[in-house]
Amino acid sequence: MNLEKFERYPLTYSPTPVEKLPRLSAALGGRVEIWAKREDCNSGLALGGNKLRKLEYIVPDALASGADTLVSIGGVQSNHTRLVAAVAAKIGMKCRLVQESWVPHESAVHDRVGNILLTRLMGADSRIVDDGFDIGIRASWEEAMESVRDEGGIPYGIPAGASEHPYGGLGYVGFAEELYRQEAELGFRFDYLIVCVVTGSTQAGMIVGFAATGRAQTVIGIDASATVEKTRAQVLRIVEHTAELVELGRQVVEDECVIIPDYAYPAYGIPSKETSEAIRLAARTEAMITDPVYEGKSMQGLIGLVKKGFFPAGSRVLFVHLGGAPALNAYGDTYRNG
Ligand code: 5PA
Repeated sequence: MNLEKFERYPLTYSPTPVEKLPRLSAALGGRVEIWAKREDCNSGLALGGNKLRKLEYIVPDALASGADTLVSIGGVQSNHTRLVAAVAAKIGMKCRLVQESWVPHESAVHDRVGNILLTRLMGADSRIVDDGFDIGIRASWEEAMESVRDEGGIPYGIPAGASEHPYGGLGYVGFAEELYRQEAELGFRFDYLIVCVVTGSTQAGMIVGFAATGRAQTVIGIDASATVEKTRAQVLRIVEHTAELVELGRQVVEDECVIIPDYAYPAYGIPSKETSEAIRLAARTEAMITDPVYEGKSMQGLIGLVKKGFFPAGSRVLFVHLGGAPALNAYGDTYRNG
């Protein structure tokens, strides 16, 4: 495998911390040891998160392209667009964002707080449109590219979650190598990893990274899109393409891409009662803050799988925390009583 041939523009602290979660493990019966890898604490840029690892491999291409404006897309409370805005500010480019109405919201402040607040503070030109949730390439994104050109700018496009970008999967290939080194220090290997999946390139990168040592199947994706077949197809496509890019030297088979659809209900961006219970439990046992859109769902998945005996007794399970806490601000009504 050859990841080194790709240029990387550092945006993150590395390695990210790995820590034991003893009170959460005990609260879940103590049969399984739960740990976390804190991708949510991976950078000083705009509160960090998984998107920065992906953007590290995209920035060199953006700089080389001669563009002056990064263009991207997400929901109103997108973490991804927050971090594209952060990167644009950091490298001195302009930023044009399309923020779609991915989540039907009751809250009067959802377009004023959290991610979109930070995005605006960093100077991005953020435009809210009515289109609903979809992880693919969108007409509104192409229109945003066009609008930058019309104004005489040179756009550089980054699709939703950076996932359909040709280099979108590279960021999380290196995650595997980083964890191997941490495991060598700890003196054991994790039996399973839990990771939230929506647009797919986080898990896809990990699958390629771990496939080199036959561990891809231990990466358990918890779907939060509630359109799991689209997400699964996108993960498989990114895996295939990224494996070729880094010269993995073999095809990754479908069985190596594990995605569990059971916890995304009732819809993308809407927490179930169980999602909210999971968010409270992680907060009350470990002060680990998870959000109702992404990490609360993967935390719910972790808890659900422990409860149903999915992990053999004595397993060490690593919850990969990908960030996303700023969106909680848009759910102030839901959590007004804790
Ligand atoms: C996101 C994504 P992937 O999209 O790479 O599958 O990652 C899922 C994910 N956790 C998990 C957090 C905190 C995330 O932000 N967020 C998107 C966004 O627009 O923010 C791409 C959907």
